Amino acid sequence: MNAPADTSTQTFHGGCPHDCPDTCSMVYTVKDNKLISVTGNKEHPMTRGGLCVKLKDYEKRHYHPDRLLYPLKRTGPKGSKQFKRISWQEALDEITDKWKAIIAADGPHAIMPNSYLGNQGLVHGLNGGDAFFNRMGATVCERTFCGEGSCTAWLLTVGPTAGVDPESFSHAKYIVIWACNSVSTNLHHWHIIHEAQKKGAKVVVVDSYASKTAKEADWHIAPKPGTDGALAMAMMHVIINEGLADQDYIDNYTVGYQELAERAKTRTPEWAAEITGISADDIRKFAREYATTPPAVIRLGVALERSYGGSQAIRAVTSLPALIGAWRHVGGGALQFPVWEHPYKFDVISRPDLIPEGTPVVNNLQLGRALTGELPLKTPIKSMMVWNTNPLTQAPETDKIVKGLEREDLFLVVAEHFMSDTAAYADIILPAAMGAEMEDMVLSWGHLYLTYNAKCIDPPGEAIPNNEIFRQLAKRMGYTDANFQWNDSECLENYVDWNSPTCDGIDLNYLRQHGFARLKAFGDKDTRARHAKGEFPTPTGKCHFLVEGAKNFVAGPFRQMYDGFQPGEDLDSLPDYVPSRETPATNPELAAKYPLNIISPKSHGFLNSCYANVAEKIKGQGEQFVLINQLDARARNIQEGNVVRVFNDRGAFEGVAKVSEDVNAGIVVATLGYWRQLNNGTVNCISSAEFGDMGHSTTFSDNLVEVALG
Ligand SMILES: Nc1nc2c(c(=O)[nH]1)N[C@H]1C(S)=C(S)[C@@H](COP(=O)(O)OP(=O)(O)OC[C@H]3O[C@@H](n4cnc5c(=O)[nH]c(N)nc54)[C@H](O)[C@@H]3O)O[C@H]1N2
Ligand SMILES: Nc1nc2c(c(=O)[nH]1)N[C@H]1C(S)=C(S)[C@@H](COP(=O)(O)OP(=O)(O)OC[C@H]3O[C@@H](n4cnc5c(=O)[nH]c(N)nc54)[C@H](O)[C@@H]3O)O[C@H]1N2
Ligand code: SF4
Ligand SMILES: [Mo]
Repeated sequence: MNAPADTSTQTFHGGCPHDCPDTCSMVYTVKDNKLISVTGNKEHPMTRGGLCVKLKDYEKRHYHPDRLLYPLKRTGPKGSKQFKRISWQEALDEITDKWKAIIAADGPHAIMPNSYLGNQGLVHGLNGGDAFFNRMGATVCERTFCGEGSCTAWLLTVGPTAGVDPESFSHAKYIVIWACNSVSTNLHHWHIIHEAQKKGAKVVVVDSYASKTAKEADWHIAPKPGTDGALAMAMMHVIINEGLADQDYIDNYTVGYQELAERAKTRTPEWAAEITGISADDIRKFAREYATTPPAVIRLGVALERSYGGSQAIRAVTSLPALIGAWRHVGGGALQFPVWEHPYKFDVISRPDLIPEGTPVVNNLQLGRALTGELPLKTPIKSMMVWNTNPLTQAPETDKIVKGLEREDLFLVVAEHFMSDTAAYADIILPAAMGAEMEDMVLSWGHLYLTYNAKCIDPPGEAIPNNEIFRQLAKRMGYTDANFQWNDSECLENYVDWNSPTCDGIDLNYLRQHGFARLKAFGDKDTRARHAKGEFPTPTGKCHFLVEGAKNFVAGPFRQMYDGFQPGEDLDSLPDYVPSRETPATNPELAAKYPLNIISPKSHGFLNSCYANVAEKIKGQGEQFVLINQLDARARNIQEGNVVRVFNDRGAFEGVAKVSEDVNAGIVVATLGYWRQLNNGTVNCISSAEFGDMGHSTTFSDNLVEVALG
C-alpha cells in the first residue's frame, strides 16, 4: 500500500465499478472505517490520477442521505414509495417462500432475473445472480442494452480481437471518432487522442450533432442518425475508385474483396450525400484523407449501432482499415471493445450449463411487452428480481414497463443503492453494498488492464454485497453447488484464467499489491501492430468483408449467461447501408405525424441513471433539455428556455428547449439518465423496443417524435 500522509489514515486500491469503458484505477483513503476520499491512481497509464465529474467525490455517494440502508417491504400501492423496514431474515424468507410457491404452481419459467452492468465487477456485477437463476431454471433474460449488435458485426468481420490498443492512438496521424462522445463517455481515452492531436494528428468526429467531442475536433462530420452505413460505403467507393486501396494487404489478409468492390460501385458519394446530408465533396475529401494519412485509426462508439441498420454500418466501418491496410501501422486500425482480450471465465461466472433445455428467453429491451402480455409467453412472468439495472429509466417503451410493474400479481424484488424509478415499484427492496465496501475485480471494455478493488470499509446500515445476497438466497433455495459457497476471494480465484499467457506473472496477490496490471499477451503499445500480418481471430485468420452463409446471433463479451451464439435469420453476406425504420425518408407516413428524429446520448454529468438524483450532479449537468434547431423551433413557436413536450404514439416527456445550431434541422437531442420520478417523463417514454438488424441491438437513434410547447 502507499505510505499514508497521515498515519491514522490508510489507502487501498480501488476500481471504478460503473458501466464505463475507462474502468479507472482509484485510491481509497480510509480513516476509522470511514471513506474520506477517492482519487484517481496516478500510476495508471490511462487513469492518470484523475476521475470524471461523476466520481470525483465518490466517497459522498457512499454516505448519501438517500442511500438505502435496510431491507424494505411495500406497504402502499405499487409505485407509491410507501415501505416499512423489515429484517434480512424476513426479507429473504418472504422472497424464497414466494418463489417456492410460484415454482410449485407455475414452474420456474414464471420467474425472471433482470440485471445489467450497473456494477461491472466480476463478483458483484457479472456473477451470482445469473448462476443462481440458471440453477433455478428461470426464464433467461437476454440483455442487449449496449454493444451487442456492434459485437456481432465486429465478430463477423475481424473476430474477437481488441483491434488497436487504445494507448497506441498516440502514434496515429488520422483519428476518426465515429459516434462516440469521448470527452464525456471515454474521458481517459480522450487524453491520449488529445495529445496525438497536439502533436499534429487530425481528429475527425462523425456525430449526428455537435457533441462536446465534436467541438474539440479538427473536422466534425454530421450524418443524419442511422445513415453511417451509407457514408462508410461511399468511402469504400472512393477508396477503390481512386486506387487508394492497399491491394497487397487485401490480397493477403482479407476475404471477399471482389464482391465488396462490386457492391461499392453504385454506392457513390452522390448517392450517400442524399441519404446522409453530407456533401459529396466532403465524403470524397474524408475518404482521401483517411486513406492517405497513416497511421489512420477509427474509434467506434456504441451509439453507432442504435438504429435499424446500425450493425451493418459497423461492418462497413470495420472493413475500412483492411481496405487501406491501416492495420499495418502501430496505432492504425480500429478499436471497438478491448474486453475481448480479457481472460475471464464467463462460463464459470454465469454457469450457462445450468440452463435447462427449452428455457424461454425474454429480452430486456422488451420488458414492457413481456410484462403486459404483448409478447406471447407460454408462462407469464409472476416474479422478477432486478439488480444492477434500472429498466424504468433506461429501457424503451417505459409506459408499458410501468403498466407491467403495476400488476398486482407481479412480485418484484429490487436490490439497489437508491430508491430508483424501478425500486419504487418493488414489493421487497434489498439494500446493496457499494464500491469500497466489497472486494472485486472490475472488467474494462475500454483498456487492456486488469483492475482490482479492495474492500476497505464496512457497508453502512444493513447493506450487503450482491454476491452475499445471492449466497443467502441460494442457501434458502437449497442450491448447494460449490460456486454458491465461494466467498468473494474464492470467486476471483475461479473467475479469471490465471494460467492464460496474458496473466503471466500476475495473480490475485499481485493485483492486491499493485491495484492493476496490463494484460501481458497484448504486447507493447509503442511497437505492436496487432494485425500487420492479418492474424485475425476469424475462422480463416483474415478480415472478412464477405461472410459466406452469415447468420444473425446475439454476442457480447460480458453477457454469456446462455448460449447466445445460436444462429438466427440469414444476414447479407456483405456490409451495406440499411435504412432506419423511423425517418422522414424511410417512413413518410409516420413522419407526417412525427417529423423529427430524436437521439438520446449519454449525459456528461450522469452515468446512465446513476447520479441523476443527486442535487449537485443535477446542478452540474443542468435540467433535461431538448436541443432543437432554429428552423424547427421557429416553425413551432418555440423559444430558448420554453418548456416543451416531446411525444409520439409510445409516450411523452418534457424538457427545456435549447435552440441551437449545434443540431441540424430535422433532429432533436435529449440526453439520457433523468429520473422519471423527478421529471415529467423520460426520453425512454418515446423510444422503441424494436431490435436493430443484428444482435437484438437497441434502436435508440431510430425514433420519430414531434415537439410542441409544453
Ligand atoms: N434512450 C436511451 N436509452 C438507453 C441508452 C441510450 O443511449 N439512450 N443507453 C443504453 C445503454 S448503452 C446502457 S449500458 C443502459 C444502462 O442501463 P442500466 O444498466 O439500467 O443503467 P443504470 O441507470 O446505471 O442502472 C444501474 C442501476 O444499478 C444500481 N447499482 C449500481 N451498483 C450496484 C450494486 O453493486 N448492486 C446493486 N444491487 N445495484 C447497483 C444503480 O444504483 C442503478 O440504479 O441504458 C441503455 N438505455
Ligand atoms: N458521462 C457519461 N459517460 C458514460 C455513460 C454515461 O451515461 N455518462 N455511459 C457509459 C455507457 S453505458 C456507454 S455504452 C458509453 C457510450 O458512449 P458513447 O458511444 O460515446 O455514447 P453516446 O454518448 O450515447 O453517443 C455518442 C455520440 O453518438 C452520437 N450519435 C447517436 N446516434 C448516432 C448515429 O446514428 N450516427 C452518428 N454518427 N452519431 C450518432 C450522439 O450524438 C453522441 O454524441 O458511455 C459510457 N460512459
Ligand atoms: S465513471 Fe468512468 S471515467 Fe468516471 S471514474 Fe468511473 S471509470 Fe473513470
Ligand atoms: Mo452502455
